Amino acid sequence: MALCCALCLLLLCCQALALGGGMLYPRESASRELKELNGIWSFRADFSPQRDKGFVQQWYQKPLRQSGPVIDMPVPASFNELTQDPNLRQYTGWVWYEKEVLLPRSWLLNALNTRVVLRVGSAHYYSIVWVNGVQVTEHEGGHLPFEADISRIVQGSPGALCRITIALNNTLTPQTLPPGSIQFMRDESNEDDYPNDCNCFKAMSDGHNLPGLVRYQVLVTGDTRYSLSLNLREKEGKVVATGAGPSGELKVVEPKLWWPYLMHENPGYLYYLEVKLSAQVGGELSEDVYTLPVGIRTVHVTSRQFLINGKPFYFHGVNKHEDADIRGKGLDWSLIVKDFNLLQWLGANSFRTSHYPYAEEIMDLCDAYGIVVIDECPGVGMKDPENFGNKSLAHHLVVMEELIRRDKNRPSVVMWSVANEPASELSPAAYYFKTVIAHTKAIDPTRPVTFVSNANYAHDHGAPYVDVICVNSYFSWYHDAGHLEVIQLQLNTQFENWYEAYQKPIIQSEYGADAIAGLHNDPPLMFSEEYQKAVLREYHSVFDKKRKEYVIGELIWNFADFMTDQATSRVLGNKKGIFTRQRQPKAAAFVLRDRYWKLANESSCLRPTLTYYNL
Ligand code: GCB
Repeated sequence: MALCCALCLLLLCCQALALGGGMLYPRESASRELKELNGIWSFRADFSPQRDKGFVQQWYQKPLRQSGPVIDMPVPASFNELTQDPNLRQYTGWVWYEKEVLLPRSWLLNALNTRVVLRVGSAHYYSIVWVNGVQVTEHEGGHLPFEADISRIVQGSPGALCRITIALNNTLTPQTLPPGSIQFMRDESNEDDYPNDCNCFKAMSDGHNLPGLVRYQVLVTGDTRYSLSLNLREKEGKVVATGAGPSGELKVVEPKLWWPYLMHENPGYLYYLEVKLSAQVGGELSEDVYTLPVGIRTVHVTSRQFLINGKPFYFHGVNKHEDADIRGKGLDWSLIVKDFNLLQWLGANSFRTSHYPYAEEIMDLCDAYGIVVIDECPGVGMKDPENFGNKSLAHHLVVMEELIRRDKNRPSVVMWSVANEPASELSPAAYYFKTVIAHTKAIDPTRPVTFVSNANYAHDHGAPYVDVICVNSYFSWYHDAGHLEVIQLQLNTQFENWYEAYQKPIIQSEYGADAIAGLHNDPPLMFSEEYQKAVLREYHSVFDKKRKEYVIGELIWNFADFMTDQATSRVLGNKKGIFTRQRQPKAAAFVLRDRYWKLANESSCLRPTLTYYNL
């Protein structure tokens, strides 16, 4: 069950010279300027019965305030979380955002061959974008960036004021990713029922290369008469390898490898690949510079191990959500830094981006701190046969392309997850996952691919195609509620069944129990902090046996409590966090912290670092 009806926008305006057309994260350089558009936007939800008033009246043609009342809405944030209006919290349909932006005069002079690109970091779910009343792009799918070259519009306008209007629809259908449906609560009979590119760089060193060999490919749109030069710099700026031309190999002598947190005394080592493009434009030399952080590392999967730089890696980490009080989903630097501090405190070396791609700013810190990521697309809630049809499949392939285009250069990303808990025992799932996984591997042959299953091992039609088996189970919670004594037996059987059937390494990708912070009961009863601790301990005793064989990781559900749709099993959201939604530890956090540091101690030689953090 994922958070739904959430919206988040991260907007950036990026000016670049000749190089462009791709989806590179906007970074400032000598040739690129950036204007962040975050802050207060004007907002209106279209409450008309068909949600079509905005289109009929063409709200994008003039300032939004002129077609009716507007309210202030922060970006990035989830509009559902912020007002006292219950109708807005439940709202499904088109909402309208608008911001008027003043652009610097130099951006408007097209004599300088300046490109002005409008980029949306994430907008959930379907967006149509206008600039000064002219439609510039539309995009399907949340969480992933899209952009539009708006040079001609802003450079042709008389003033420097640029009005950006975005109509956004959060409606989910059986063919969207995630899929969804709208239920109209009109049943009077049942009293128990309540409302309820320049695709740009690839710089990686895969297992078939010697570490230290960075293969790159730069795609340039526009004129073909240009020259490209590349410098690979180490942290302090010293050039360690150079290249020229749109593709090639950079050889780094004695490379400093990218290592996960707690696996090396200097985790997350990044080089900086500086790409310089020069071209003659209108008789003048034009230059564009872009610098991409890159890491050098390898990833390999065997039938029992997950190897990073040739060494066995054990995932001891968490599942997260982009969620917090007040803001809901949406980039929040204080929250991000707090979460990374908590991950480090916990001794967590990894997380899964359950159940959608996370903000690029979060991924940047994973690269820099050495936090290993299983990068998941929004394939969550695929429970009905109609979620496996051709339309869904075609869209799923596009989403994987967009995700890989965005995150392919990140050393922290070691595996793609194409879905969470789909109904993979349905027969159409076989062709569906075979196709999605083959497509993912064709675009990125350097990383393993998985999806997260809670299906019966014997009937899982997707499992034959994955590299690593990821299994979720909630013994003594959703099954045999309250019976802690079943956990060891059932978990042991779970692992043995899956391994025997597929001979692939296994990650326990979710396990856990809800606990209301401050609720105590001994002996442990469900929803108490003691029960959550007890569930964890029972699971851990089986992990400890099986990690000597083929279990390669354990990811707790969940890092922190998070908001959900209303349901009888939810108490103001999901309470399986080991931290509260306000990021305070429950008793289980200390159990996990003890364990993760012990695991890190066992597998590394990093005693000095560990002493600092030890309990
Ligand atoms: C699951 C889902 C996750 C839910 C969790 C729960 O299996 O993958 O999205 O939040 O269970 O707590 O119900």
